[in-house]
Amino acid sequence: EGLGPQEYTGIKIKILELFNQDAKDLFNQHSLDLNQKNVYLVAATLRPETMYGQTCCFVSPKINYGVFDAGNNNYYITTIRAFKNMCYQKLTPQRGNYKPIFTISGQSLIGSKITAPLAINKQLYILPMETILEKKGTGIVTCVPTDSPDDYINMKDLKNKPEYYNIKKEWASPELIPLINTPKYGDKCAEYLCNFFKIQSPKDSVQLQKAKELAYKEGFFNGTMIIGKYAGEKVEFVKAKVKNDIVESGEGFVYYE
Ligand code: A2H
Repeated sequence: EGLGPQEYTGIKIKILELFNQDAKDLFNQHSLDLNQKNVYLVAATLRPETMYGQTCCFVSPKINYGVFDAGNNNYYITTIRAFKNMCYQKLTPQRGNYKPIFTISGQSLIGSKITAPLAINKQLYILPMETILEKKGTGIVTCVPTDSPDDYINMKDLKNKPEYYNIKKEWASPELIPLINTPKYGDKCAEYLCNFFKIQSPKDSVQLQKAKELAYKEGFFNGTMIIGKYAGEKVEFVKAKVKNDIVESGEGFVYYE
């Protein structure tokens, strides 16, 4: 990690329908009707150009998230720490105000139906990721299993052990859509590298770190988009364009930490 501030793209992932009864009760108590108000999970990403391939959104079952008024009938779910950061970057209604309307456990958000900007798969689910760090980004990670080794291996684990995670297998079974072709690792770079390093579980952090570095370098410097508006162009040049598209459409914003 560098010395300067890290730039993230915050991706607004809309909640369509809650699954868990505790979550439904909490939303009701606070008059947060999903038919009338836009409630978004905000995922922090370094790879906006991969958003076409989102297959779910991960929360940590161990984190308590804040639900915040973001103005204009919009509500954000993030860690309190992240919303505090945003409030000093003119991304929220009031500087210095980062008090949540209420807090909600990641656990009770699991199974909710969502829709994510640019995603080819239209209806996705919120799923658990135990390795999410509370002190990084928004504490919410959008899942792109073709290009992120962490996402690939977590998704695979969820699919293999739905009973253990207390989820429905179908939630973790969306189609994998190739987005980026790389000369070295093909068009599902994360799968290739997880196999190459024999990564078995989301907890294989040493091997995952190696896979992530290679995936990032190869994808960024040698990758070519094979989907979306910029198909045929080099990832190196597409990244900023997709980021700007997301910001201009209001489906996300840039923030620093
Ligand atoms: B990235 P950095 Cl396709 N805990 O987005 C764990 N991981 C987190 C996180 C948290 N609290 N917040 C964000 N992240 C993930 C896409 C992606 C990402 C791809 C490939 C690699 C990749 C889709 N997931 O990250 O430590 C988010 O996943 C490789 C590291 O600040 C975010 O970008 O560098 C990245 O890690 C931020 O990690």
